[in-house]
Amino acid sequence: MAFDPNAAALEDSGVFGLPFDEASARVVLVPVPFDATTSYRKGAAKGPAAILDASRQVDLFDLDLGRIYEPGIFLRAPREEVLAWNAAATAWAEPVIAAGGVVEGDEALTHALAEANALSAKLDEIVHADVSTLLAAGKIVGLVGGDHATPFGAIRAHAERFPGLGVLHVDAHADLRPAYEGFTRSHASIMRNVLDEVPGVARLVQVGIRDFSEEEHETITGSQGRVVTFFDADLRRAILGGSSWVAEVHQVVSALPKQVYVSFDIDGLDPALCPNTGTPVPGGLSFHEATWLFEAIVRSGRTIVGFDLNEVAPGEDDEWDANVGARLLYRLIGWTLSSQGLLPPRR
Ligand SMILES: [Mn+2]
Repeated sequence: MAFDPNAAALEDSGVFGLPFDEASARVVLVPVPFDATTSYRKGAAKGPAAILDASRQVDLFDLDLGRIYEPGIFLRAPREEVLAWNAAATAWAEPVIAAGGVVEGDEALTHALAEANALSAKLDEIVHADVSTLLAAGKIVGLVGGDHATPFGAIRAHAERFPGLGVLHVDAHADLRPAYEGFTRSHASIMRNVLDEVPGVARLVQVGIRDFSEEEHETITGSQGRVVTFFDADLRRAILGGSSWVAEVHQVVSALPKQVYVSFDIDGLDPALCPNTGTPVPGGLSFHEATWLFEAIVRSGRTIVGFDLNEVAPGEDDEWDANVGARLLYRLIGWTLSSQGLLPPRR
């Protein structure tokens, strides 16, 4: 049956109900169903499958961008080894999390932590290799997590290809901990690891941040401008005092270099939009505030070179989080394509 963008998606169709294969798609989505070090509430590993399901309900025509799907979007199947590593690392991590990350003097726990960390390092390597290969083939790459540890290799691959890169980090959390519960590749450490290990990232610009430690705050203030954080409380105070989201986002975008990678933790949004995510925090962005952020990057003449969407966790019998995630992903893809001149301007 021929593809009809106005009709309901066929059951065995690809992401967003589209007919593309990897060769014919300009945008390749890499799923990383891994959440081994998530301590509070698991489920992000189920994100890619839930987003795939929910994506078939997304209407393909966009008021601002038109036919976002036309350059082609393809979601890969998850790697078997990633599924196996997630199961193994989750089992190793469990007793460590139960001990609050205190493993000193306990041989079994020390071993378990080392095994979990080793599997996380392997994950970073395979993601880096996959994304590097796709970028070299001229693809636009989006990673679909998984928890917020999963995109490290993707950010590294983009920074190697686009040195001087800016990372726009939307999140409730600063993710700047040197390690969390002993896990060196934790979802709570990803941006610290980026700062320490990815020199090609010139600047980290954070939006929506409202949950962080004093040590993380010192990392920001001591970063000599490499980290620019727009705390959620400051943004809201400015808007309550008469400023607007448009004016505030102008400041955010002005802090970014010309080439931008977007790392989007769904918990950066209002938790009403992601009630089942691992660590929800009150406050945060509305859906339209988030998409305006993407649009403002593009309207400023900057280029979105790649992105990830992480921490989308479906609830039991509740596809709401994935529904929001799929729609956010579609618009993130759209603005990325638009910034690269791959969608004709509509208005
Ligand atoms: Mn995060």
